Amino acid sequence: EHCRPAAGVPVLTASQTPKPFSTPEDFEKEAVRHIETTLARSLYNCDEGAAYAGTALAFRDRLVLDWNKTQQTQTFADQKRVYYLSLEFLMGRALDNAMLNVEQKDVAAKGLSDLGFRMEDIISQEHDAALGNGGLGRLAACFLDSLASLNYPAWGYGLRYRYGIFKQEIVDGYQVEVPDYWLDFNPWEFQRHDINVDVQFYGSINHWQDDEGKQHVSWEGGEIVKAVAFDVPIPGYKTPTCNNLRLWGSKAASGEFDFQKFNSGEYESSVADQQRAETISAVLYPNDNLERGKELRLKQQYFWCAASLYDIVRRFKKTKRAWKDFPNQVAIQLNDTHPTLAIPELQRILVDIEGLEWDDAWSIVSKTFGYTNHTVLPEALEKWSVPLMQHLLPRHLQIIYEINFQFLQFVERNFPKERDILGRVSIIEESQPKMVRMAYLALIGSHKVNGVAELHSDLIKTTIFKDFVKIFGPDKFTNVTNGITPRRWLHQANPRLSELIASKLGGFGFLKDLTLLSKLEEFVDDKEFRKEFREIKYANKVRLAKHIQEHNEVTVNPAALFDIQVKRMHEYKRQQLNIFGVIHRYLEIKKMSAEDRKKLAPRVSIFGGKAAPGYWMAKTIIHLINQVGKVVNNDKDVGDLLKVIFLEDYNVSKAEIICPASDISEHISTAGTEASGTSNMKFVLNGGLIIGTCDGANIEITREIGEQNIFLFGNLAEDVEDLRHAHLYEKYELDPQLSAVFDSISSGTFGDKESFSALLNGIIEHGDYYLVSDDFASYVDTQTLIDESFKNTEEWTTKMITSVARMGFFSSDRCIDEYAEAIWNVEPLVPKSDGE
Ligand code: 73E
Repeated sequence: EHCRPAAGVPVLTASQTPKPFSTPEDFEKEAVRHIETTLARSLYNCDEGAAYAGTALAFRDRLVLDWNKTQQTQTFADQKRVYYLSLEFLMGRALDNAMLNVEQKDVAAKGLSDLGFRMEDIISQEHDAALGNGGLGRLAACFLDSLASLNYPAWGYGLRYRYGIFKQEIVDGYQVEVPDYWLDFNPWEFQRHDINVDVQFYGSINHWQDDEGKQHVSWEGGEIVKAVAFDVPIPGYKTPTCNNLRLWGSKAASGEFDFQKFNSGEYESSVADQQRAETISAVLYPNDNLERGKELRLKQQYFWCAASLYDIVRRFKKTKRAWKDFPNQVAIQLNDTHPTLAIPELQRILVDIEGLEWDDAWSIVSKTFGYTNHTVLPEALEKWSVPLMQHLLPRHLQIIYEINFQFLQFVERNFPKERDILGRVSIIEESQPKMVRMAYLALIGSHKVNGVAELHSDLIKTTIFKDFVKIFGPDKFTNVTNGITPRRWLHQANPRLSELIASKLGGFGFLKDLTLLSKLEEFVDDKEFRKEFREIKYANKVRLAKHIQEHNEVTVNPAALFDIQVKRMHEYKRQQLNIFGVIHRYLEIKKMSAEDRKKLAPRVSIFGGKAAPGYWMAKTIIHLINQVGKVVNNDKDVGDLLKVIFLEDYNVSKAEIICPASDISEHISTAGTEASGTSNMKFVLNGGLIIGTCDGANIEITREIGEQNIFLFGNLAEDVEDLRHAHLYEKYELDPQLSAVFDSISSGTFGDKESFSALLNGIIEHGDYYLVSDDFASYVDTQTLIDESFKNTEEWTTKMITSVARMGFFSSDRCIDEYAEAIWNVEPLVPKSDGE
């Protein structure tokens, strides 16, 4: 970005063109060169770790050249770019993805095998980049993949956490958190020593007048922390585009030590300053769908927003355009409210530093941002206390008050007769202490607001943002249903299925245009195809069974129905409904005659997911699942008919093994609570069927694949409020089958009953907020339908194939094209080939 060649000088010389490895030997030479020189290791002590490093570095060389070229092309083209601001990027592993994108995995596999290694073992050496909690972070990662694959000029901006999401260990059935130090060896990041930004905190505000009488505001004093850029290449699939993900790390502004302090004998405190600065980017907050208002979290948010905006503005200023052109050159997407401070920060830069008039600046700001809402759960909506913000970001608080003042004046003018509206829509909640409502600020400061699935986008308009639809009109609100990248979630995770599909469709074009999958329906009656499809599903289940054998020391039958629920542990996602259903099944089996047992379809109930460390109820549910497993898996009466497995440490790379191996997966949130869900898409794309509620993207999945191919159950979102009300204010009775389940838990069948009393009481006595009892009968009946359907192999096969064929809509490529068209107004840009 820094040095532009003079006119006429070619941008790139031919020697810089990345060449594919034409033979396995080609690849070996490069990998070995890196092992011997970059790593300074001899081939004689080359273990799997070194082989991974050599392979990664060999492929990195190819990416880096594309990366440079892409960045140069984007700088020269000087067209509008997208900046995706997300506090989470749940990237998973990079090597497999990189090899597949440049279509060189086979060549490398052959080369590695010549060196005595198996590709699978080498790939699994890589540490997951786990800078996210769950769906929100993984969505950001899928979006980066699609942006690059579709050649959009786009950057991601995030934080370089030293510790990603904790590793989960299960000890005696309980979750234990272990720190995830992932940066030991990370060949995929490049520190940009020349790119760092000073970020200010605390301090005070000074108002002054210049000689011409113009008013100025400056933010003085306080504390400075340095943001250091770390860049990660994001390759596109079968394209030279390689975009950039810039992650900020924090460092003390004074460098190694504050020498002043050091020399005056305050050695300890100078080290402490350093550590305090580095704390900002030290750790990812492990809460999914929960905000706890911690000062360090607010510091993280501002640190990252300030550094990113400085960077974006600096890049814009180099174009020498007028400020009013800013929204024509820059689109910034806010991934939930976490980056909302970017709004007052840009206003501050324009007004305080660049000297624009307030209104001109605000017009630029509000055309630049788009805001994606991901949740309506009240406990997840961000609010920051006014005193905290006053202390940490005094100028931003002033700006927020001014934005609010102008907005409320506008509302008052337009709705003079509505007395209560001002209090309801004010950015400042008049509580004790006062709170800044970040979602309102994000909405007011953006030109578009979107939800992530149709139901969710409708719900935000009728609940949390109802007044704002009246104020701004409905056109400010839109829907972009989530999607997933078929590269990772089909081609990489399920190579055999991808091959089979390619053989029928005449190539891998569906990985670039997933709607091409629809042609598979022509083969739904093809006997050989059906057989191969089933064989692949079976092989994937065998692979998961092996994993279970190794990690859980339980033998499961791969012919059994694999019933999987993997996602963050949360009451609204209702893993408790699932485990109660499992207990019900267990009690039924115990009651059955030997004859009846023979008729039953064997089942493996598989769970996985992390609980936030402070979320006791979620941890209790994990404990119950493990206790049930202990009893059921060792019960001779039950045998293969039922096994209960909790998979430790669910993460992206485990999901790649798990998603292709389901017969049924569970997406059973209380209707209206799961904004979209994205693992539902991953499972169906891999030939698994769904049991689910009418919630989030389940509804659109049903519309696409057909009602006959999904197992829906339970109450609808529109009925939830009344049901909850009835629980609290009218007498209600527990579902009798659920009651029997509770009796067995309370009688100690699964260990100490006290352990689970809070879980049961929440349902029996405290209003059953998540409607577990209301949905239980319908859930159990639907599971029985599933048993019957699964026994009919032909019927099941037709459902699997038809569903896969109809999943084209759920590619994240479709999402990105929608964002580009309806929100960002950006065009693709393919890096120039040489000589152009
Ligand atoms: O339904 C999912 C959705 O598929 C939703 O719960 C999740 O975002 C996914 C992607 O759109 C989500 N995560 C958060 N909010 N919604 C969240 C909130 C606070 C901290 C971390 C994550």
